[in-house]
Amino acid sequence: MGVVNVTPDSFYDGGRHGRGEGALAHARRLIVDGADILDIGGESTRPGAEPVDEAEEIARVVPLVRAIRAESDIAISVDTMKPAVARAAVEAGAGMWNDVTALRHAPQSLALAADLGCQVVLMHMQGEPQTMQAEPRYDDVVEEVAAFLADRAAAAMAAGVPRERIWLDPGVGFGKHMTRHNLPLLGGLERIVALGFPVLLGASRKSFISAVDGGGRPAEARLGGSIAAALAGAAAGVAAVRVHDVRETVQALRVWAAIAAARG
Ligand code: HH2
Repeated sequence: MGVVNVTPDSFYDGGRHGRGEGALAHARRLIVDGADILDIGGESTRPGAEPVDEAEEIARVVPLVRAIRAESDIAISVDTMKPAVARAAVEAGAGMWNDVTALRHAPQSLALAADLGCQVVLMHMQGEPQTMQAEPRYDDVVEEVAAFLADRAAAAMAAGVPRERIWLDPGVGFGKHMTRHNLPLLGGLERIVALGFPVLLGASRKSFISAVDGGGRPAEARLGGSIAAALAGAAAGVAAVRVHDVRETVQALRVWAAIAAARG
């Protein structure tokens, strides 16, 4: 899954690709590079990011979804917590709603996800984006994330979302201490995969990579760690990795898979 942010303030690619032609050119590039899904986001979830109003988020996301759909049948995901944005994006051609709040942001989210008939990604987050990194706490991060995701999947199914449309995501970096929580979670992905849903992993260029690599590495200098995390995800059986660097990640996954196949 390749990330296409149409935001001025995302932690890595904010403002990098612009909105109109620039964002479309980036989407085209990710398709050529081997993405199977494009994840389009119009609001940053990084701690301290400015909230975006619904109309503005729709204006950022929908024209791009429509433009991609007009020229490609690639799977399109919309990264939003707002039901109105998800609805508009699905009407424009998206087939997946990626919600970092696991359909908890609005009371109508669960029912809408069932109505839209799209895939849904339910992600774990402790707290709210604005404050989630202040003081995250867990007794057993893997078990708590697994229990939360099982509970949200049950809520989605009770609301009418068929089991086969549900994906789960452990939410690396969302209300997790850089190393004390993110690393055990990445080491315990099999437990999340064992819940029986496809798992999406988003570790690309996140700050835990810098913490492991001596600190002070900006997002631009975290590609190697991002690929290491993607390979750890693949080894644990995740179904997709959400990444900024599609070409490099596809190459790493292909080589890793080829070596695994050669081992027999
Ligand atoms: N991470 C980000 C955003 N959306 N969605 C899922 N399902 N999983 C993730 O790990 C995830 C996500 C953060 O990355 P990015 O979109 O690059 O940054 P920002 O939120 O600043 O736009």
